[in-house]
Amino acid sequence: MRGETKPQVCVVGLGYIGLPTAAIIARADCPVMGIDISQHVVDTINRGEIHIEEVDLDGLVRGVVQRGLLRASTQVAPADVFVIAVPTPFEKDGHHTPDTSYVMAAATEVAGVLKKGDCIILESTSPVGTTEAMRDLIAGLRPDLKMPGKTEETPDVSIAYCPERVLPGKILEELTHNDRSIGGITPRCARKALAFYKRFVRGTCVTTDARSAEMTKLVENAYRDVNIAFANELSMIADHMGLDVWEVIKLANRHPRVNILQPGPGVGGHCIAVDPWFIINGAPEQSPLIRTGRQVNDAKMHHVVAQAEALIEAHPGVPVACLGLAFKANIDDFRESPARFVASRLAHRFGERIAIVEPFAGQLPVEFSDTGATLVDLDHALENCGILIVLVDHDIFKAVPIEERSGAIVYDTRGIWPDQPAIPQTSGLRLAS
Ligand code: SAJ
Repeated sequence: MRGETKPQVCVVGLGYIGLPTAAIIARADCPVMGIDISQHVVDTINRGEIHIEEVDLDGLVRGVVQRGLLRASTQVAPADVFVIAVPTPFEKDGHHTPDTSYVMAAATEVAGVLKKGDCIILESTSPVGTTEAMRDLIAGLRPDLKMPGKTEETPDVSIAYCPERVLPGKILEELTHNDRSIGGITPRCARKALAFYKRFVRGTCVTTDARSAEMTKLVENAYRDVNIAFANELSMIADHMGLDVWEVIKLANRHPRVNILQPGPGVGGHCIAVDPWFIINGAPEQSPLIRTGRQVNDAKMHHVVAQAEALIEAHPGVPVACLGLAFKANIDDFRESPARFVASRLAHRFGERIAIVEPFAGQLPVEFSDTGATLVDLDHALENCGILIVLVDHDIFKAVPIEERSGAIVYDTRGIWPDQPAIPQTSGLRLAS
């Protein structure tokens, strides 16, 4: 619209979601102030640089910082639209209880600068009811403002929940093109938030209520977790029966209504391995399938450790390479990574026999200190290690030709080398997954 005033936006939390979101909003010509508690993150962004690895993000951030559209600060500043994208981890109680304290801390900061007409949007994956709890917190801090759902009159501010759905490695593309659910505390709040997302989202934006939007996000990730659990359970059944799980899945998926996902060393990342617990926590008696899916995926990590240990013990003295630490292919994110879990267990047990290949790591994570395990490059591993344990399906691993690995004993937890000769039966192991 000609002459239209762009809203000033404040994005709280400049992590894997917040920073790309801030940059995309800025690209739509809205001035953005990004907020992070880390001075290092703030300084990095203000130099036009980035602190995370994500396809094309460096160029985008550089461009919007140079154009003066994105600035970072540790202090929340007044704005027209506030987007909260902070972590929602577990409490440290060992019961997978969601910890919404970062959301509430961000909301408290926002409350301090809030004015009539502002819109607050929560993007953090959150238990059902969090957006309303956030509204109640702000209502307590700002009794001068009429809150949505708390007044018969037109409220002074709008509050909505709008989860992200982006896949690491494709964040910028998916932020722009994925459909979005926009859940308002009231329909008016949803309409206000919709108008904002329309500025930079090309996918369809569907409005709903805040609780449904919160649950939708959790359901999406629980759905994927349960489906991966099915594949992982199949892989453990196949190991028991001496079957090649990849072959079975490939054949079954030829059925027009069957689409089994891929087994791996377990499920990692900070979303799929976490979010299902938010549902279980909210309805423990009603969620046995979702709970079991989580347990199966966690059990797969221990299954892989046991299989790898048996293989290594069956070949005394043979050097071992673990390929990959990331939680999935082609990213530098090692959080909640099953590959990292397996590799560190093997490093603690077998010490200097273990070499780790991880092209996205500059050094080994802290739990590898004092184990004797070393970080090596792929060539070194292929030339020196008689046992290769594939834990991540990075493209660089997939590209290793058969000639460079045919002499090795391979435990391929990702099924990236279908042409690899089977492990000799003398090892007593059946490693189909
Ligand atoms: N995995 C398998 N087998 C598969 C697919 C995945 O073992 O067939 C493993 C991966 O190796 C990884 C884990 O699952 O360890 C999760 O990877 P992912 O690619 O399935 O998902 P994330 O965690 O990168 O992103 C998910 C996505 N959610 C869904 O696909 C429903 C993404 O769209 C969400 O935005 C993201 O969670 C999030 O932020 O919640």
